Amino acid sequence: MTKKYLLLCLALLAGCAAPGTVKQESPDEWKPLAEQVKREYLRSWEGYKKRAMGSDELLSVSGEPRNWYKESLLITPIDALDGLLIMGFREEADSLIAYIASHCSWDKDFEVQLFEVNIRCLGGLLSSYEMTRDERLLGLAKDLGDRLLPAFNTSTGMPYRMVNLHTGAASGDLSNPAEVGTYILEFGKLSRLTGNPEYLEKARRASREIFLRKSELDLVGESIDVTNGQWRGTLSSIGGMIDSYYEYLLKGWRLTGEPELKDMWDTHLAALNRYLASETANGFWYQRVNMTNGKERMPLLGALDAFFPAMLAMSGDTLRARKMLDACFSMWNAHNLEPEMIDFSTMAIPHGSEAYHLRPEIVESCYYLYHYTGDLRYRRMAKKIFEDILRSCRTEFGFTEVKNVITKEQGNLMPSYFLGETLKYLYLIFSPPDTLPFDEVVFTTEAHPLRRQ
Ligand code: DMJ
Repeated sequence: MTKKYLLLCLALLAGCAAPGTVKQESPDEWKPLAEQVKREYLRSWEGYKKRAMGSDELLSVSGEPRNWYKESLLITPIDALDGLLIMGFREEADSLIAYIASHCSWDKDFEVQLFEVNIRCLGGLLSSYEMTRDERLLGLAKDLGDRLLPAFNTSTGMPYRMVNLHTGAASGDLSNPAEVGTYILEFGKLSRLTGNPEYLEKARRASREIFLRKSELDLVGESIDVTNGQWRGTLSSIGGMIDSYYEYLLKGWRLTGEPELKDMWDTHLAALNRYLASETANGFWYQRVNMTNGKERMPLLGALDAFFPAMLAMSGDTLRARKMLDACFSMWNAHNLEPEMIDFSTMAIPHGSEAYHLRPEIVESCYYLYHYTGDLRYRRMAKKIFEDILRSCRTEFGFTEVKNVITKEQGNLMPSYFLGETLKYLYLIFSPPDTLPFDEVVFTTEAHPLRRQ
């Protein structure tokens, strides 16, 4: 056999590696995709700037601005800022920081949703501050944190859902574990940066209060009254309304090193694997069950559930992580976009769950799995997802939600998390690992990387 022939055979073998095998990557193979994501990020950001600058979000088909409340909180600019920095658009980021510094005021006399403002605005300001050390960003973060604190003044320590940023008046007794327990990262970082322990104490207490009310099976429900600590909804899942409560126990431990948080995560994970984990012909996922008896199973898989493979991988269970991400990917591939929910026993979409909201969770898990396993399968998954988004969601001004994944009828909104999370994770998975050193940071639930302490 000639040397040339041998080399050719080796090259062919490398190209035919079975899916799931870890193969040597050529450094340039994925670069064009990373560059393409970057171009799309800039194009979407410029679309927002041109048609909606100063507002919270872009209506991305009609090209109009949209605010969440009676005045803008600059949600998209703040959510998108660290993405501009990570992708190397330094000049653009600098002028955006100047814009935010001169236009952003948290002195707003209306109620805002604590959870959303925390993850999108406080998280965005803190990660951008750590990347730039621009004191104006930390000043804004501290002011916002102080205005959110009154929401935690309840007899249980679990926060109200809404708080008036001017008066501190809070309302919204009926909340859920995610909206009660998704503060440890942002508030913990704010405590570290300001030297004031109060933020972290309030956040830790809120998560602890949920944990104290877990059922005998170590499960939590989806709705709770924060004034008396009574459960109002007992459906237990890993999905919306509970998801980031779990996420912040594991990630909170990674950020702060507090062992209590890891113990809480481990307790819940064992229960989830015992009562919710399901393996059927369609694959492996976590069903919904009643928190008190582990029964009354509902075979639903949600788009939001797709963050969980990332959590499994981070806690060392790559076997379940791989299997679950396969299930989420088959949900995606059923219509080449992901509906909000499917019945995983029949693959039918329940009425009202037909939309794809440009959600990031599935690419987030691809990114984590690629990091933890080095398996190129996850880059290929992300490539397929990106191509599908380009085909069905791209608009003149950016990207839009799709109302129905079967008909592909477009909606008219680019949620801020599409820049904050979806495109950021796509960029990172196609980029060399040193673009952002994964093990030195913890990503918030809104994909804002905070330095580990
Ligand atoms: C984001 O705002 C956050 O990731 C949140 O935790 C739930 N999901 C949305 C995007 O899907």
